[in-house]
Amino acid sequence: MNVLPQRVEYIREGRPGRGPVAYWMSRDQRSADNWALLFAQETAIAHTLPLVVVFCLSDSFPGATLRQYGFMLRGLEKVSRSLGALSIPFFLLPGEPADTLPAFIKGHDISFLVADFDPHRVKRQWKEAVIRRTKVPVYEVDAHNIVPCRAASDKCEYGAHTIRRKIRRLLPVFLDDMPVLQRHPWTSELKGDGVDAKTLLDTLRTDRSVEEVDWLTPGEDEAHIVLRSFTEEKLDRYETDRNDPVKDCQSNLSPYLHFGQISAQRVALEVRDCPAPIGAKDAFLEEHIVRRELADNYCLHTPNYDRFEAFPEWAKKTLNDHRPDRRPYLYSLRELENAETHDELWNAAQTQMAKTGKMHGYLRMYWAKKILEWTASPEEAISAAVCLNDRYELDGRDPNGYTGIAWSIGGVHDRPWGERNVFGKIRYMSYNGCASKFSVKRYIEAVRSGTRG
Ligand code: FAD
Ligand code: FO1
Repeated sequence: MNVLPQRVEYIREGRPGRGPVAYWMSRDQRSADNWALLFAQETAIAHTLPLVVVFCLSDSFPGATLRQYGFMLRGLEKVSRSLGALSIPFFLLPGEPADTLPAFIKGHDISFLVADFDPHRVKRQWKEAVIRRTKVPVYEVDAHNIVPCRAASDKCEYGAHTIRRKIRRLLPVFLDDMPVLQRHPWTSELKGDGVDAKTLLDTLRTDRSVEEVDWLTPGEDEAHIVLRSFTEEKLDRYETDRNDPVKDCQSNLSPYLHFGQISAQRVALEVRDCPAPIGAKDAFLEEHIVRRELADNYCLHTPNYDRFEAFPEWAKKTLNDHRPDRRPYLYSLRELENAETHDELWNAAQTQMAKTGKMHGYLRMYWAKKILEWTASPEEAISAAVCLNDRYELDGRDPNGYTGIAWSIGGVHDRPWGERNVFGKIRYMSYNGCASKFSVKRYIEAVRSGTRG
């Protein structure tokens, strides 16, 4: 077995069918470096069975618009082709998984179902609904994290400093190279569906008011090109420049990581083995491994991860104490969405997200914290931040986002700071604080001129 047993959860015993093994692709939408797909292939080979991949296309994924469906479906079109070339038929089932997948499993007498790990609330509901309606054995494989989320920790971690030592201890076990997906030796008469992204997008019932972006091309190959250009041209400046939105030193990998079009493990291996300075590599791997896996840990162990109730006790108390505080400004969701506040920096960050689908990481903290300051309650702030983040960010609808918002507004994974109006002891960020770190004027100009901020 190439797939470490610690990556695999045996979700439900059952009665195997006599047909192919099916990998229900969802979070990890790629053919290479995909532990769930590799495990499905190993299971199929061990039982001399064909292998198929199935993707359920829901047109109502919360917060998703034409922008994100475009990025996803154009990536899936390429995945279906690369799988077909390996005698692994790809099936795309339009509709809700509970309505389509059980019939597919029954119709093809699927022997084993392999799903990928995802702590997103909607994805857990999908999985539960499908498992209730089938009888086959079901496995879940964490193909998204380097140290599998369930192996890293069995509880909600207090912060980066607590999960970091657990991840560091386990990295030598998990951060290893990944086997290559083979041409599948056992085939059947099943041919699979060709994915025509354009036709699917033309007919998809989704919010078409948020347009696709063209500065980033979706797909596995393009993700590797972006990774290569990051390690060669930006990584050496990452430690010093990553928080300067004018220097544009981030990797731009998050949309690819969100849709699973590239393996986080592959990114970590390439960064670890490239010739950049060790300080820069460590700074990137801290975000890419520790912060990202901390977000999955938070969402896995905190079902209400996007609600006030999930905040730490100290944070809830201080925010409650300051509910009566007069807000210096109050903006509606519409005014925030249209970047119609008094703050030119915040407006530029909102505009960058709305126009390009990717706000600079440093400004996401400032952006969310100002929403706490300018709305009537923390609950309204969370709702507005999640709504806008999921609607416009290419990498939205992701544990990283819910955790980033919970950190900014609710002090999750943070500590109490000096008490002040509205925020209480939640860490505060100010315009002047930003201006002391980078040229606000140049950032605003870069966003206005449409260059990547
Ligand atoms: P890089 O700096 O190149 O980082 C590389 C990778 O490391 C990222 O792709 C991401 O996977 C991981 N990473 C970096 N910073 C963080 C972080 N703070 N938390 C978790 N993982 C991190 N990230 C999303 O993927 N989707 C979101 O919707 C999202 N919303 C956010 C909202 C707020 C309010 C905050 C404070 C942060 C949010 N983040 C989100 C985290 C972070 O800002 C983005 O992951 C990062 O800016 C993505 O750009 P990049 O890949 O170019 O970053
Ligand atoms: N996953 C699916 O299995 N089917 C979908 O139709 C689907 C749509 C979708 C749209 C936008 C988006 O950001 C994510 C979407 N996902 C879908 C889920 C995605 O694959 C990720 O698993 C989660 O968003 C991350 O936890």
